[in-house]
Amino acid sequence: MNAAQSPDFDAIVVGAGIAGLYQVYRLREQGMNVQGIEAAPAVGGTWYWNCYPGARVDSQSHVYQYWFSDEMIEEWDWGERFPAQPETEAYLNFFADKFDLKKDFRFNTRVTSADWDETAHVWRIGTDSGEDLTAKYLVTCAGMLSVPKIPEFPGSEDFKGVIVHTARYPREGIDLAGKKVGVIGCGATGIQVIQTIATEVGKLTVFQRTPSYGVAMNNHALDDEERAHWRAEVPELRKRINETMTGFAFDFDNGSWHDHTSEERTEILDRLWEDGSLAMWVGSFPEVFYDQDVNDEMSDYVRAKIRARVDDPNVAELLTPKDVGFGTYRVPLESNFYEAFNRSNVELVDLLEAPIERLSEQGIVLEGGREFELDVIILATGFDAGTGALTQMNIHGREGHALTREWGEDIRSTLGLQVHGYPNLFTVAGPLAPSTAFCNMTTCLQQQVDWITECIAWVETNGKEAIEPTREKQDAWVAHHDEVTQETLVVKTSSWYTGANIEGKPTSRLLSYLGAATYKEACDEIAASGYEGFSVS
Ligand code: NA7
Repeated sequence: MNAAQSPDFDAIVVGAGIAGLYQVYRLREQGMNVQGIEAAPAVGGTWYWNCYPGARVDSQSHVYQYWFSDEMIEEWDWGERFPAQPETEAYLNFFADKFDLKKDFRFNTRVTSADWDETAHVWRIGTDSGEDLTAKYLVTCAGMLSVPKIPEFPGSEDFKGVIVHTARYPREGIDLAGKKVGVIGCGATGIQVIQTIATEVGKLTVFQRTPSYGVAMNNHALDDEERAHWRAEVPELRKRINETMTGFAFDFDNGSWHDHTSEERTEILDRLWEDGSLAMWVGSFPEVFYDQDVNDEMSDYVRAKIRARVDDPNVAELLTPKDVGFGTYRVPLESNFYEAFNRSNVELVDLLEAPIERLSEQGIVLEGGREFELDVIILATGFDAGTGALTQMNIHGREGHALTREWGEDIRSTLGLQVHGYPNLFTVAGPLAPSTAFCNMTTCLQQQVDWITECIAWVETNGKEAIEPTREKQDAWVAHHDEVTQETLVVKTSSWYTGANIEGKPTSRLLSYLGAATYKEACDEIAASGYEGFSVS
């Protein structure tokens, strides 16, 4: 293509999950010629890939949805308070079908390169099907948890059984009945797998390094009455989710921890515990993130809940987090996870005592030589979060900017939405924004897609070619991010929240704790100012 030719598309959107589908819808609604590209054979994103046993949303269905269409809200009946993966995947298919979005996607296609053409002012997108596509705008909606972390255990090739990562679980399932199954990892995913398969398998061996602070999920089927209740709440919910710290309908509504007597605090915590949602964490007291003493007390409260549910005191101790604070890494919701360890067919193995040394033909061998015979190994070992999908995409901006190299050294972004040096690239759920995971995802993803849509409309209306943040604007955002993050207790815990789960990844910048509402204000202010701090050509 030379400078005089039009690009193939106005915009290319990568990913057909919650964000990608909505982004294609919004840009198409604006009259743009949009092409979606999706590595999977179908829509769903996270909810396509994560079809492991027990996969479920930790957000209530009444906030885990699209808000732009009253018709959709009327027509879709959520079945549960916390929907399981098949229901969420079906919801995304319902959205895609209702607005005929699938025809705008190339499925089974992975973006392998993206190069900014400085002469033609377009992105050149290479795919694994050998295509070379051009577009004025590139919007990545490739997921903040889409690149599985697969540990390289020595001897993996020797193992004669089945080994699978949860995010690549076969769609047709695996027959686990009566089998000897090992699960590695006790984060949000491992917990869901373990509690689901414990009753089905012959023998379940759980390999745990760091225990989680599981909060008991209060899930139930919704009936027409409850659905009607939530539908009536929609006008309020639409507003409310954009006013809270984490995009849920609840916030730190209990005031300060220090405003209450000890009895009152216990009452509040008991009430939150009964609610069985993430309100126990991001709807409790703000000090849980900032004040070590408060965090210690809240940690003790949850530790006591865990210990009370596990029969064997030694196992209970292993399952109880000790030197990390409640809420300083992802709090998972669970259903009978702790009770699974009271079953005679479930064994907990403490990898802190002896780590995995290698895989053998039969199973897993720990340092010191203890061997576990297994038919199936399920890796619930997490993801290269926030940056993984983007650093694998081989993105090159103007004048030699290479995202993989730059983010390999230091993760920098403006609002998590644009990166200096990469004109017309928009990164939904990119690092340094609440949408990197510290948010009810549907809230933050829709907010970002809406912002991008308006930004692109503004560039077009003003007859411009390209937009990108200035270096100064980006430096200011990064500095602000660092300031907010360093004040939290989150930096004290090594987890995927800090990037510490991936060897060699810079660990200071990933999730933003600015709060979804404050973040939205910052985004809106920039738009209202005519994109001050952005260079527009
Ligand atoms: P997480 O939260 O990163 O959990 C991964 C777990 O796997 C965690 O317990 C890790 O222990 C463990 N792990 C990772 N690598 C190893 C090795 N090599 N050996 C032993 N154990 C290991 O991922 P999830 O998929 O559970 O959750 C990710 C998000 O998806 C979740 O928060 C939701 O938002 C959806 P470690 O902590 O490193 O000691």
